[in-house]
Amino acid sequence: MNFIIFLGVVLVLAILYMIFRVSNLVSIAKGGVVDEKASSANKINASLFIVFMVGSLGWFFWYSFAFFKNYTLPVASEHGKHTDTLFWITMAVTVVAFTIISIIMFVFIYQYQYREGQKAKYFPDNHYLELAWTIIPAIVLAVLIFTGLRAWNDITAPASKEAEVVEVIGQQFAWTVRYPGVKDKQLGTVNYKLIDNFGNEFGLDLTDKNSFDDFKSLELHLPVDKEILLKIRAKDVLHSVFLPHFRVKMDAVPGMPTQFKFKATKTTQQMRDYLGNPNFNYEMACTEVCGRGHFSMKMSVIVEDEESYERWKASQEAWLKQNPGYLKNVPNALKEAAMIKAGMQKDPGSSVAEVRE
Ligand SMILES: [Cu+2]
Repeated sequence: MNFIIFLGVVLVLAILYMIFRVSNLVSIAKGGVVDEKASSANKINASLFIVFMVGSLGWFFWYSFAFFKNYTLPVASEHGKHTDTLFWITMAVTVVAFTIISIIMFVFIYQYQYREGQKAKYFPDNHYLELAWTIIPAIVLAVLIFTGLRAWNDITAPASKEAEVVEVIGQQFAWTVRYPGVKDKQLGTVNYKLIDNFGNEFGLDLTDKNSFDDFKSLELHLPVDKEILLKIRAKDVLHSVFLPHFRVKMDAVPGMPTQFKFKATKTTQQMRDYLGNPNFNYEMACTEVCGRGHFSMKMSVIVEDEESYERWKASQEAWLKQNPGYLKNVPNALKEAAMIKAGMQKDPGSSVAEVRE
């Protein structure tokens, strides 16, 4: 069906082209000669191209410099400095090429406008010119691509064992964050088939003992100067994790977990002092248009020193403690361990110790 529609469109275009050709030929056959004299409109149009070039290039450079602060955020991550450098090198190369090509195109339009008696020069080819405009862009592009690829490989490489693992889940229209918990420091297994409407928004598999102390957070807390591994997934459509100050940007794809490894270099307080803005907060946004509520996918990000980060983690309640109804999904043999790990019941071992003291 699609092919037939496509064929129809092509045929209609072909017919229109034929009609245009025929009417052109008819007018020539009738003796109506194509305008021989260059009209004054020719010159005006050529001059307008120059006005357009000066105006739009002027505008482009003016807003790029005048609003520089509005679109460049201070960087607060280790790899961010490197990707920023790559970004500005790419920007410099493309802006120089863009400016030169734009000027040449518009000046040529002006220079080679129709003039009576002027004949176009026949210029078959020039090997040096062709070699130059093939080899130079090829080298520049290869350098840009390979340095970018190296940065990419570094970001997506496996994290070290000491890395702080945090799971970020995108859904229409909110982020959910899961921490591995302070007791085992391991994220529990999840299975999308276990996601339900009553509370198991992660699809937490409670037969895995690592899941007992996992906790959910409504803010993204991160330690400073420590490797962080974001494990990213999506529950419905494509989302994209965006932490602009850390130069972190990674798609959240349903059915395909992604990750991003980075190190924050400035705490929230340090950034507040740096910006002179006591109300500043880092934020995580969604940068993939994911539906009507896309704009509202915002989460506060708090970067703190390791000590207060650990204190915050220890103060959080396990998901299982907040959703005790799910204890029934824990295998009987693990129930007691689960309750201890989730902080629902005191560790009998430790209470004995307390009594002894
Ligand atoms: Cu989204």
